[in-house]
Amino acid sequence: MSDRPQIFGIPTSTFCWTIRLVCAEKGQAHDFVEMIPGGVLDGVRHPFARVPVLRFRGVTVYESPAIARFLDRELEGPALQPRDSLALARMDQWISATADYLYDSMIEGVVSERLIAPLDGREPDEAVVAEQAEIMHGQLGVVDEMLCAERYLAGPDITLADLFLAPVIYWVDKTPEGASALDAYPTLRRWFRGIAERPAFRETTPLVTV
Ligand SMILES: N[C@@H](CCC(=O)N[C@@H](CS)C(=O)NCC(=O)O)C(=O)O
Repeated sequence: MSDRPQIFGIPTSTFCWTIRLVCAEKGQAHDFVEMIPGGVLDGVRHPFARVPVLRFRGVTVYESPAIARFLDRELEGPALQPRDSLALARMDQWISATADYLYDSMIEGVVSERLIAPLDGREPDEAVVAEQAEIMHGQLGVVDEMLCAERYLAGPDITLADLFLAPVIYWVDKTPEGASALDAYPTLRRWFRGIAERPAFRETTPLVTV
């Protein structure tokens, strides 16, 4: 049995990337095992047909916020969750908002239509792009405002919240709508540049081009 965290998933998934980032920020090696959503590999499966799934020390855990918190507590390395109650609430707030709202407009909406549809031999649905880009713009404005007050989403230190949002921003920046929206928010751009320059981010950036 491997003593390193094994992350089962797909390289383009922002949720999988977040879990890889957690390991890398803690300075711990992990194994990434490619498994499509709904797949079963080496006895590992996600009961709701999603990825990622973590296998570590003989147990499996699914749902990326649960995996991220578990690994942060179990692995040696810098803490990625604040001790202060309000900062912890802010971290959870941004994880939730990223997974429930920002992911929907940016990844399911803009990225899916602009970058994934052509790979599937499909024209982007311009109405969906326009609608989701407008929602995205408003959401990025909220993030930018937050980052004008604090260095990171939950305060002065990097936390899991930043590791959930940064992969979403990476992909949306690759679309014309995302890039121009980000250009309108210099503080958010600066935050993203700072995360993108961290060794953990560079080491885990997916080797896929879309
Ligand atoms: N709530 C899940 C969401 C994971 C998720 O949606 N993963 C995507 C890949 S980024 C997936 O498995 N999609 C397959 C599908 O929607 O059928 C988590 O936080 O782990």
